[in-house]
Amino acid sequence: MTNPFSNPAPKPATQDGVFDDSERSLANRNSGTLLETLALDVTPTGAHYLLTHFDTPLLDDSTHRLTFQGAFTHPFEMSMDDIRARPQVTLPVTLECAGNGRASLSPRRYSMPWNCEAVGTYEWTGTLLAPLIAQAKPAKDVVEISFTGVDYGYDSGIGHFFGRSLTLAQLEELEVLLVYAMNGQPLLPQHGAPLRIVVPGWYGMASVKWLSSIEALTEPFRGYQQVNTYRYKDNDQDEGRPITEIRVKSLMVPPGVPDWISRARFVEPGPVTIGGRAWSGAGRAITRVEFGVDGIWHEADLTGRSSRYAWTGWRADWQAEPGTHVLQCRATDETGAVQPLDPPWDLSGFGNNAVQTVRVFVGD
Ligand SMILES: Nc1nc2c(c(=O)[nH]1)N[C@H]1C(S)=C(S)[C@@H](COP(=O)(O)O)O[C@H]1N2
Ligand SMILES: [Mo]
Repeated sequence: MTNPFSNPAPKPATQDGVFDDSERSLANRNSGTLLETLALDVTPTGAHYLLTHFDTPLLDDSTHRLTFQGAFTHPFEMSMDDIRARPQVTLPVTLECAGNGRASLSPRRYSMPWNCEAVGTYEWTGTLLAPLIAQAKPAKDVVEISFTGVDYGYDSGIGHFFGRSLTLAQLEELEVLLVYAMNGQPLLPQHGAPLRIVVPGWYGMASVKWLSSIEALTEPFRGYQQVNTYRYKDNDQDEGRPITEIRVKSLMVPPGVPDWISRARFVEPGPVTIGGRAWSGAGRAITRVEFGVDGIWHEADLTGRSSRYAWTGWRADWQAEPGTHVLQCRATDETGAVQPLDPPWDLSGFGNNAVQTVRVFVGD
């Protein structure tokens, strides 16, 4: 058996035309998590994925203010020092972009072409939001609270600040954090400095970065990022269903060594330990991970999670025989939800939690 890496098939011929400029610039601005860091419970600082729609605001910690406004009975304003003086909480939370996995759906929407790398786990430090909302006292007729960042831009001709909302009922269930630090250091600018929220158990779009205002609303929020996108849709006529909790999913650390361009994997024959992380939304525990070799599934061992909202480690032993193999992983959560083999259809490629497939060549 010849090693295809030392005697490779020719690279695809140089082709006419360039990648589409919009897809290229999105891909360059929004980096993915390095899959090799799936070996760790906490993603190293700087290796976590990024998704920013507009430009990264560069804000001054010493002058930044958070306002509680709108239909609050006791509206107020806080400085960053006020926020840091509140009781401090540190919580590892797995964030995943709702568009993660979009690249394997066809036809495709012009958007960030994620393969599978838009997921990561930082230890977020901040303070619980709920007591501050209680202090501001929503008026009797309040139905939702909106969260708005200072980043402004256009989507489909509509100019808007990035903003999202949660209903009062959702806020009661979710342990939303007002976050000013990550992995023991101040938030990096690209992750929302000086202040963001983290909504544990939900896809990433809810975790508004560069947060400047929290508004109590007596009507449902109509912001672009709430109503014009982040909805599961079958087709263009479908009014859609809002995207909320993360779906059950798992990934593996790419085994062996890669080929630079194709990212194909080369593994030495013999015993190999395969591992990775598995997660689900809303604090749901992972109860099972299966490791697939050429379509045959084996039980993997679970190595635990560092918080209710953080991914769970898994590992499996594999006797690598010479040849090419297809490796897969498939997680099940405590509700019995299991990853599908094929991507669930969505018009914008949202919520793709299909099993990951990694092709490896085993040889000397
Ligand atoms: N203000 C603001 N908040 C935002 C976004 C944004 O573009 N602007 N992107 C959202 C999306 S879609 C995701 S997936 C997460 C990504 O967080 P990260 O870049 O810190 O990983 O931030 C969310 N919060
Ligand atoms: Mo996202």
